[in-house]
Amino acid sequence: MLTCGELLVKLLEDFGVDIVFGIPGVHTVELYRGLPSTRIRHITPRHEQGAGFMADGYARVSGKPGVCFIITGPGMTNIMTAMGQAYGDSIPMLVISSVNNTEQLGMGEGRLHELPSQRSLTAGVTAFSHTLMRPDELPAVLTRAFAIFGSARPRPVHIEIPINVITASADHVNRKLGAIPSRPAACPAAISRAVEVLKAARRPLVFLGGGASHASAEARQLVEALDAPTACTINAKGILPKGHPLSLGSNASLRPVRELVLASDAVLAVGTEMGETDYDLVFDGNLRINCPLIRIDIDPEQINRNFPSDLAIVSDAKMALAAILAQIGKRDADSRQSLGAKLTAEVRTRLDAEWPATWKGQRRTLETLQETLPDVIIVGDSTQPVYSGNHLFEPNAPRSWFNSATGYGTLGYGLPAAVGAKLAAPARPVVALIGDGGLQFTLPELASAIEARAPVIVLLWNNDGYGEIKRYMQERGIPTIGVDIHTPDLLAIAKAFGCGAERASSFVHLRQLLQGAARAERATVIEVREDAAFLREVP
Ligand SMILES: Cc1ncc(C[n+]2csc(CCOP(=O)(O)OP(=O)(O)O)c2C)c(N)n1
Ligand SMILES: [Mg+2]
Repeated sequence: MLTCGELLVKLLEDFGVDIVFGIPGVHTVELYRGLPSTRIRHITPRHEQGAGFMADGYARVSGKPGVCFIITGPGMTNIMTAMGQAYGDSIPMLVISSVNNTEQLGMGEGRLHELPSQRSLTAGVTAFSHTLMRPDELPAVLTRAFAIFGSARPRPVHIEIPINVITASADHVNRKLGAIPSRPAACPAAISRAVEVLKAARRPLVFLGGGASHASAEARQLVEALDAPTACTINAKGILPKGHPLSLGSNASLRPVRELVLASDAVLAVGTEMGETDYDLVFDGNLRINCPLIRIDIDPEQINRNFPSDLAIVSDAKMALAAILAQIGKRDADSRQSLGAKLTAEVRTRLDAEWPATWKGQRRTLETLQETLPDVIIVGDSTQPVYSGNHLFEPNAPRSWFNSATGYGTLGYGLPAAVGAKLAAPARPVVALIGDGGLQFTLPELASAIEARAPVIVLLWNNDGYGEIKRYMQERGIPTIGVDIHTPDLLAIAKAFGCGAERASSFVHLRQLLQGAARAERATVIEVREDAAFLREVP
């Protein structure tokens, strides 16, 4: 007999799944019976939140959904935070869990792992949640999930399988999977209208979001054709190559960019929700757009949120950009004398003059990282050099700088998400940039990194506490309660987990440590202390 659990892993393999992140329990063991007869690798985290964050990091780097196997009840409540982060940042994630037997659902009998309703728990952080009532539903429900991952706004999907269904026979099931739909292309009339507006504009400006990260070639050609200063969200970093003359960085919350937006006569926003953590980081609500706003988004529900558009084009970003590009032609560069590049350079000069002095050491740290490991993927948590890097850092490629300071904004993301990223791109160096507070949220995932042979580099920014929150309290005259936390010897702990562990004493030393860690076969923790003299000596 082939069980439903065995059929599930076969179908996942058919959909191209190669890794599953999970912690088994008595309710889910049947999901594991068929695993050895597939090519799917199982990675075991130390907490379900770690499974979700790993799946997220894997998805961001590979572009494929991260898949998790999770037990009923506590497993699901544990993974909810990671699902919230993935939901906030539109990351594809498939969470497959067990649930109690069909005849027990909703009965409140106090069964093992029982919740009144798991599905209502996950409803707020998923595209959909489905209870599999019969093995026959499996091909259709999986097709529905992968259709969302492939051709809609990606979001987590939750499928819960009652224990009596996981173990039931699936011998009779028709295994035909539906086709993954093509991605939606833009309506030609809307494209023509966009071309008209953009051609007439003398000072166009472009916003790019994570939804355009698979369209970097088209995005770059279009902003160059338009000669348009371009601001990327944090999840869009790298779409324009480092140092591009039209790149405003990720600074749409800051005054120089806001003033440029006000002086623009057309704004094109592509694959961006125009949300608070990218456009209103200081929470003063001040970004104003006083000209026609064209938005391109795959999600019709999203396309008018935050900033209502004058022209709303529902489309895959790559297809819409290519369609506009085909009609726009190169602008007359001579008559404009590269106005866009000039305006961009002015903004960048103003921004450079405004960066706080404390960022100098952090900037040099990030530059050292990039110079030493040009191919690096930096997976950030919510810590000081991540906040400053969100403004200062320009990665060399898309999908190479992302962090949990955006969107849902949860601590503890950096380490497990870096493990997932490393599994998706084993040949590239992967750095988890994380504070001492954030690291202690998911510290045991160092053991998972060792076990998974995922030699991530943890760059630990240590200031013995919740430094950024302390600063925030001080600025507001609030007593600094709860922020000076006891910080254990994290390097000793890392060694006990089997990791390499060193403290950097200079930038030259940091470079040597990074080179060594990039060659190492096990995970390495490199500590940089916020109070280190070499950081303060940066001119
Ligand atoms: C789950 C969660 N709890 C609390 C917070 C609030 N918070 C944001 S940053 C921060 C401090 C983090 O400390 P650390 O990781 O050491 O970074 P530092 O600010 O010291 O650089 C806290 C507590 C959060 N973002 N997420
Ligand atoms: Mg700290």
